[in-house]
Amino acid sequence: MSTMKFPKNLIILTILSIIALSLIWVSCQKSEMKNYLSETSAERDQRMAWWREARFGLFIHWGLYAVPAGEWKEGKNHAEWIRTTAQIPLEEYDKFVPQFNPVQFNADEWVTMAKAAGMKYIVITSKHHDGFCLFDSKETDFDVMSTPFQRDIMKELAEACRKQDMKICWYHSIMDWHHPDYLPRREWETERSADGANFERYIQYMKNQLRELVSNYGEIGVLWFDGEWESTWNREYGRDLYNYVRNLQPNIIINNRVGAGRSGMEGFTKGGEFVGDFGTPEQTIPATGLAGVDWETCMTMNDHWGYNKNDQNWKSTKDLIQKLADIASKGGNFLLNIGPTAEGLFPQASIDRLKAMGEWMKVNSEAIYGTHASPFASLVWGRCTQKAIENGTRLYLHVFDWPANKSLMVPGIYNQPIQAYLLADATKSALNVTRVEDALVIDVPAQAPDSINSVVVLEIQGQPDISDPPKIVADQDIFIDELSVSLVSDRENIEIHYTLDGTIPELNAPVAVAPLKLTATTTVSGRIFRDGKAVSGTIQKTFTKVTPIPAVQATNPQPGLNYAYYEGDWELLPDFKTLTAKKSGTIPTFDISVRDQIEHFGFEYAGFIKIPVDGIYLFYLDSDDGSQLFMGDKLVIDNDGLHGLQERRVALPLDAGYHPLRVKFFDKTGGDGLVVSIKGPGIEKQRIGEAMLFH
Ligand code: H79
Repeated sequence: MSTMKFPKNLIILTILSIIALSLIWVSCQKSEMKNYLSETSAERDQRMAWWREARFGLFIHWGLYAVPAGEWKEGKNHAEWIRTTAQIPLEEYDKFVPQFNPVQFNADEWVTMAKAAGMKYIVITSKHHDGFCLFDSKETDFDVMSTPFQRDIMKELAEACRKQDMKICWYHSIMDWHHPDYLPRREWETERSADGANFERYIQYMKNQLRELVSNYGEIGVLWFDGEWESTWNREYGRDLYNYVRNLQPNIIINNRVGAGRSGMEGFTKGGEFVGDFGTPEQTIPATGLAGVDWETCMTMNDHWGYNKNDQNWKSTKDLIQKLADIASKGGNFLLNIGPTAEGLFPQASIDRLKAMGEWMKVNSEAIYGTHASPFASLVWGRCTQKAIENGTRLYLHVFDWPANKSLMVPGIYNQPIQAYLLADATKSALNVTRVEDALVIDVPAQAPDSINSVVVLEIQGQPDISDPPKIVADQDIFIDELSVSLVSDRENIEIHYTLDGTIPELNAPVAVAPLKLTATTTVSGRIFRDGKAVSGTIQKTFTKVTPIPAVQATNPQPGLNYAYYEGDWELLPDFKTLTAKKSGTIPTFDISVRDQIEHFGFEYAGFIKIPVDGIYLFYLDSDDGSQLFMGDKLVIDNDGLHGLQERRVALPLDAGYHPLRVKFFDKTGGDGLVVSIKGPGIEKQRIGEAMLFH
C-alpha cells in the first residue's frame, strides 16, 4: 500500500491543478464583463463630475417625423409620436424615408448655437420610438443611409462637438415600433402580426446598435434611454443593459430609464432598485431638490419634442432663464429641447431663445456651472445657488423680483458676511451688508442689472448656517406601547431645547441629548439655541398612542388568497361586485401573471394576513395602474387612477393574529405591475409572501 502513496498523491495533485487552472480560466472569462452596479461613491463622483459641473444641455429630437412636421390628414397636433398618434401603418410611414433630405443641416452651426447658449452637452435621438436611426447602422436599413441624404448625422455631430469641446450624447429608445422582434405591437396595429417575434432577439439587435454607437463615435457623454415602460421591459434587463454599456465605455453616464420603475413624469425611480445614474423628470421641475440624487429636467420650448410647424406656444425667454435658475437652485440639470425641421434647421423661435439665454449666461454662467442646491427652503424674491470657497461659501442670489426699496433681504442666516457684489459688475464694487436680527440686508442699486434674473453674490464665512429648526425623527407617528423620538440638526455649535407640552421651547427647557421615550400621546416641540439665544423657529410634531386593531378568528385558514380576474377598459377601479369574473380561484400571493391579456384587466384578492406580533405595521401598495388595499371593510390605501408604478403607504397598529385583507387592482394599457409590501417589528420592507397569506 505504501508504495502506491506517492503516485496517488501525484495524481491528486495533477487533478487539483487542472481544476485550479480551469477555475482561473473561467473567472478570467467572467471578468471580461465587469459589474458596474456596485461602484464606490468616489468612483461615481469622479464619473459624474463633468455632468454636475455642466448643469445645462441641449436635447434634439430629430428623425423622419420632421417630414410631416406634425400634420397627418386633419390632425395638426402630432410630432415624434406621429406614427402612433395618427395610427400610420408601417409601410405608409416608411415612405418618409425617401423624403428625408435635410440639405441645410450643418453640424458645426448647431454645436456653435448650443455653445453660445452656454450649454455643455447635446443629447440627440440616435433612434426614437419610430425605430428610425439617424446614424449609419450595420444592423438595419431603416437608417439615414437609406434616405437621399446618406450622411451619418451622428458622425458629423460627434465630430463637430469634439472640435468645440461639447459632450455628445445619445438618446436611444428601448421601445421600437418598427423592428419586427419588438413587442408588444400597438393596440391599433392589428394588421401587423406578432407571429414569430422574439423579444430576446430584439434586445440583441438593440445591444448591437449600442455597441456601434459607443464604439464608432469617440467618447460619448450620456446614454439617455427612453420608452422603457412597456410590459416587456423589466429591471433585470435594465441592469444587464446598464452593465453592457458601461463595459463598452466605463465612464459613460446612463439615465434611470434604462431600468424599470420610473414613477410617472416626476421621473424618479422608487425603491432600492435604482438602475441608472440620474432621475429624469419630464416637462416638470421637482418641488425641491433630493439630497444625494442626481437629476435632470428635460423640457420642450413649445409643446412638442419633434418639429411641429403649427406649434407656436413658445415659452418666453424669461420663463426659460428663470427655469434654469430654479433647476440649478434645486441641484438639477436642465436639458432643453429643440425639434429641427426636415430641412435641417432649428426653428427661428428656438434660435432666438438660445441666443437670449446665451446673453444671460455670458454674464451669469458662474451662478449656474458647478453650483450646488440652495441652502434656503424658499426665498420670496427668487432663487439661490452656492459654491464652496476658501474658508466659506459663495451664495449666488438669483433675484427675479428686484427690491423697489433698494434693500435685498436674505432671511434666517447666521453666518458672518465677507462681501457682496453684483455678478454683472466686473469691478465687483462692494455692496453694503448689514445684519438685522437673523437677516442679512444687502444695499443694492435702484436699477436691476438684468430684467429677468439679476445675480447678487454674497460671500459668507463657513458653511451656510440657516435658521432651519431641528428635525424630529421617529419610525412612525403612531405607536402602541412606547416610541423613541430624536431631535437632530447638522448645524454647528448648537443645542436643541425641547418641550413635551406643546409650548415653545425657551432656554430653560431641557436639552435633547439622547432619544426621547414616549409612552403617551405627546406633542414634541424643538428649537435650536446658540450661545443662549434662539437661532431657529420651533418645529412641532404630535405622536399618538393608539389601540391596536384586534385580530379575527379565522376558521381553518388555508394558505393562499382567493382571487377573481376581470377584463374591461377602465380609468378607475370598477365596482367588481357588479361585474362577472372571467375566472377565479386561489393563488399563493398577489400575482397578476395569471392574467389572460396584458392590458385591460383587473383583479380582486381577498384573504387574511397573519401578523406575527403586536405592533405598528407599514403596508405599501405599488401599482400600474390603480389599486386599493382594504383591512376588513376599511379602505386604508387608495392608489387608484391611471399612472405608472406609484407607491402609497399606511401605518396600522395590529394585534398578532389573522386580519382580513383585500386588494383591488386594474391595468388599462402600457406597463403593469402590482407589489404589496409590509414592514414591521423585526421585518424589513418586503413583499407580503406566501407564509403570511391565508384564506
Ligand atoms: O422623447 C420625448 C417623448 O417622445 C417621450 N419622452 C420625451 C423625452 C415620451 N414618450 N411618452 N411620453 C413622453 C409620454 C408618455 C407617458 C406615459 Fe408613462 C407612458 C404614460 C404612461 C406610459 C411613463 C411611464 C410616464 C408614466 C409612466
